[in-house]
Amino acid sequence: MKLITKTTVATIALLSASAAFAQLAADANGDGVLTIDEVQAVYPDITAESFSTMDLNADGALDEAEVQSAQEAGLMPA
Ligand SMILES: [Ca+2]
Ligand SMILES: [Ca+2]
Repeated sequence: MKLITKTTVATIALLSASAAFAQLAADANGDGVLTIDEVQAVYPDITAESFSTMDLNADGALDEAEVQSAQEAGLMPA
């Protein structure tokens, strides 16, 4: 029963995960921004070119606002 309960809790957590949670999951080193390596680890289809398009301030990393814009523009899966 304990195992079933844990699995149920984990499933509920996954189902209620927000876009922000997905971003954190991609943030492998936990610094709050996504590098192209971190993005491609989760979304292999995203190219350097589309990463540059998403990197609005061209600092080489995607912050929360840039990720949100990319998702709203359909450049990154939400
Ligand atoms: Ca990071
Ligand atoms: Ca940026």
